[in-house]
Amino acid sequence: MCGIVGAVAQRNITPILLEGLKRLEYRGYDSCGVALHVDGQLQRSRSTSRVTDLEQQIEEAHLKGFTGIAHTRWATHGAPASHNAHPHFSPSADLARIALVHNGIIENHDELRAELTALGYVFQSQTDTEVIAHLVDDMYNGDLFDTVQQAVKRLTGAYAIAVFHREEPHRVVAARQGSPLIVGVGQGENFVASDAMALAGTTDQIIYLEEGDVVDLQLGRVWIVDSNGKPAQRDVKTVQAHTGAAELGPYRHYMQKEIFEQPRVIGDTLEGVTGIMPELFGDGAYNVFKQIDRVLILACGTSYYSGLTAKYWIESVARIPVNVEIASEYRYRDSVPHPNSLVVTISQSGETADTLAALKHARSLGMEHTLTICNVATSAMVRECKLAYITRAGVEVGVASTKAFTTQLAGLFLLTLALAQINGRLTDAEEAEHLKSMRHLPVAIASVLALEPQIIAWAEDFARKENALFLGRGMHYPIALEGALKLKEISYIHAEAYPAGELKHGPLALVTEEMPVVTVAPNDALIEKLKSNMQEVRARGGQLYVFADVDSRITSGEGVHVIRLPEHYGLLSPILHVVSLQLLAYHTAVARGTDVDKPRNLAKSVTVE
Ligand code: HGA
Repeated sequence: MCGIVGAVAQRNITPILLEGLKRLEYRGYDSCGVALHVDGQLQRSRSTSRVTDLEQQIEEAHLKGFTGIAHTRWATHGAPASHNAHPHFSPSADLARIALVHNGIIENHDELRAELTALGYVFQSQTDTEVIAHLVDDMYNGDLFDTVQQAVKRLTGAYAIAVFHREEPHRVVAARQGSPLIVGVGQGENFVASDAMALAGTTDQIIYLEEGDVVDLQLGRVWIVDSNGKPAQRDVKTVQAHTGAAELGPYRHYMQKEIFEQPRVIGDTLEGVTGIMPELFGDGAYNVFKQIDRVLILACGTSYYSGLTAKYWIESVARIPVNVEIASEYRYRDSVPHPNSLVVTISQSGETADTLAALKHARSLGMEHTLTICNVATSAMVRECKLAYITRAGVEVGVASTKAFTTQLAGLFLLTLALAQINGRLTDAEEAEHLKSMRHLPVAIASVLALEPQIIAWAEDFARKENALFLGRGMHYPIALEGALKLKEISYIHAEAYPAGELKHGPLALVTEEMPVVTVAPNDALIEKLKSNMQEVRARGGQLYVFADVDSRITSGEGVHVIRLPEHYGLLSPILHVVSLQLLAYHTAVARGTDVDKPRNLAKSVTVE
């Protein structure tokens, strides 16, 4: 999603701004831009292509400056076109006094647009962002910091903004409400960014701004006020942000690399887990787990499916009722709160706007026991929750999540066992057995990865299809959902997933000889039921593509294609089966020639509502 980088320095900052944008590129964007203070004027360069294209434009124009802001945009309001790309100028491109970048959504933009148009402002874009630029220009009182504090009071919605003024050449003012923003403190120079990663290599001294903060960045000064305009002391933390997106190595795409990293990152995530204990989730977890009698999981997209899988685990192993809610629905739903709930948020980035808002909503309803399963230790989600389990998937570059999902599942399985233990439902022998299975996961995943050549052969067939059905039962139903989502996201094939028993209640009408039906068929208690559902498909001519495992007793034949996973993995089987579906989606997308790591219309780290 959108990225912001800004700087005030005594050296040319274009390399810092461009490097920052490159570090944020993997999140997905549709246009990018830079604005600089150059010899008393504001200069800008924007592109609907890649950051490298922007870099070339800047080089050709010999653009250099000591103060500036930069942005990668993922359009929410207005098409991904260069006139909508940030930075936005006010009052106009020719008379630019204000340059501004924004992440988020301004909900009262229509009202403000009408007001500013009546004042004579002529809008150059369809974005909600441009209203902020004109608002700041209109309200400007000679002091940008003071003006921004007043201007943000007029905004409804979510924003992280960075802005500078032609008449104040050594100053950038930034503010946040509902979208992440950090300050990088340098020596005689200061920076702002939407993520500490953007400043890796420039400074590791990071301040995490809080909701409602407005910050004044000058050469030797960082001054922050809170939402009430009171001076705010914020800690400066030393953050070892990753120094950039990982190397691709021998892989064709980051997604492929990340699929193949799963044995290692699952091992990393479980490293140091020598026994099951509540403290794996943070200090005080024992007391929290003792007080709760139900679990509420809040998440979006792929993380939602890891939550659905956890429901099967927690209810059957720990015997605690679990409700899994799509965060964007929950935050606006009139739900019945249970104060004794453990509220579990799941998010790769820890900045997912919907999940953060759902967490705040749950808290506002009196649910104070909060835990997050998250891949970024410094994220807002980790800061906002009492307890946390940090997965160690490393930087995930591919927009379609793979290793973040399986490491979330590993964390959620540990949570299941910890809750079972507290509930008196985990004997020492069972604990030892589960730990042994978890430690074997890296080897077991590697044996699924070895099936890649067979999956590639299937992908050739899939690449010619426009629709697919995915079936699973029990805890593999969420895995079927995740498999369908992966295929949709990167190959653009329309895919739906159903619990196999639901087929006859509707979706069977879709089954013809043209319909591939992917079936997740582990050898578990539901295998015989699943085989009946498969017969229902075959009887209508549907083509079955079955991921079975040892002893499933499903054999290839007319219209039935079988790939057999080498082991049956009991409760942890979803973690293995999803890997085969990730590979199927990946190779189908490759065969269709799509932009696998940056699928159309999608972005990583969904920081807008
Ligand atoms: N609403 C703004 C910014 C969008 C955004 O933050 N995306 O991640 C726009 O559409 O330009």
